[in-house]
Amino acid sequence: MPETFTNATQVLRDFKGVKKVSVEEYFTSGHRTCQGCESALVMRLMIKAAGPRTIVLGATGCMYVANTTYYTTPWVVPWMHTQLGSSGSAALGTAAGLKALMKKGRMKAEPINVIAFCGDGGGADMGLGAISATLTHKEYNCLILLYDNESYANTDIQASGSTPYGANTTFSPPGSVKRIMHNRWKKNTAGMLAAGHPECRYVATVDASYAVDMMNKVRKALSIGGPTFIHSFDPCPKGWDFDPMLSHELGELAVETGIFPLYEVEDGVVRHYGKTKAIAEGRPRKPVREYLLKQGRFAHFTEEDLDYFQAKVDEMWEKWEIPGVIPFWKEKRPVVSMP
Ligand SMILES: Cc1ncc(C[n+]2csc(CCOP(=O)(O)OP(=O)(O)O)c2C)c(N)n1
Ligand code: SF4
Ligand SMILES: [Mg+2]
Repeated sequence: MPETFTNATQVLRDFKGVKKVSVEEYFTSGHRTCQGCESALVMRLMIKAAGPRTIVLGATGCMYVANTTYYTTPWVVPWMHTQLGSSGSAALGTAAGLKALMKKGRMKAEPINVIAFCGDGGGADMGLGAISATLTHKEYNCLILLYDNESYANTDIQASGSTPYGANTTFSPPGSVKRIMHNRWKKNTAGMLAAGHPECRYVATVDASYAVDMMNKVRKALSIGGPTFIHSFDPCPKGWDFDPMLSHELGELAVETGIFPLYEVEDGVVRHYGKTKAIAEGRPRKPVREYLLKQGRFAHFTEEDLDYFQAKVDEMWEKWEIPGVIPFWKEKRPVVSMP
């Protein structure tokens, strides 16, 4: 084995403020995402944070289809498509392949980032098992980034396990007889993966409305080594039915209302950060209606529906053992009935 191989990761230090962010772009023009698509911004920031010595793997979904249309691509770094449910396997296989080639001296031994992204359908639902398996293989360095636009968007906005309660999707259109067709509460993917994989060194949630924070979480995940996971919250103008100019504002409101908490779990230690930290320390949350009523997918909500949604978010902050992160209760849990 060549002595030069160490399995080291790149050391990517925090960008200290927006003026220190790299001006190089590795996800450029040539894609066909919708106007105001936050997931496209996530791709751009993710690779800006990771830098040029990175391989990106992308599961089927909007960020595959709209980004690789017939001989065009905005990716400047090496990029490969992988099957809808296999971001975990693709990340692990690529990291293992690189490691084997470097160990055998078949390629230069140097730290190369491996990032596999997936949507909520591909990651929180279909590919969850493969992601889970990958997070147990601590000898391989790879990051899985789940971009959550809260539906199977690419195939026309079907409900996923990540779709919020009550949302209008093509699988759950509200009707005059039954108003709420999607009555499942959103899956807690990041909390589940953090709690269930004690040897995974880093799990974080991010939101591109807080872009520098988001990039620094990507840099930390890649530097820390082993398999890591990031869950990104991505407003989707088409699927959520809002004016594209509101993407950034909705990203902020999701955090300010407490609906999407920003936190990281590093070597088992939980840290809330940004506005979420202030909320965890007692700052009042904005009412969820300020977020929900800006989106057409909740236009059918009555006061009763808004109250139910608010009560469920209040529980996250007032009743959970680790507020906003893990849904284990401090006391015996009463049942909140749906409208
Ligand atoms: C195994 C498999 N089943 C179904 C499809 C069809 N399909 C392509 S993209 C997609 C939606 C994926 O949703 P998500 O992962 O959330 O990504 P998004 O489209 O929202 O970006 C589906 C169902 C597929 N490509 N492969
Ligand atoms: S449907 Fe949503 S996620 Fe897909 S390209 Fe359009 S805005 Fe982006
Ligand atoms: Mg999706």
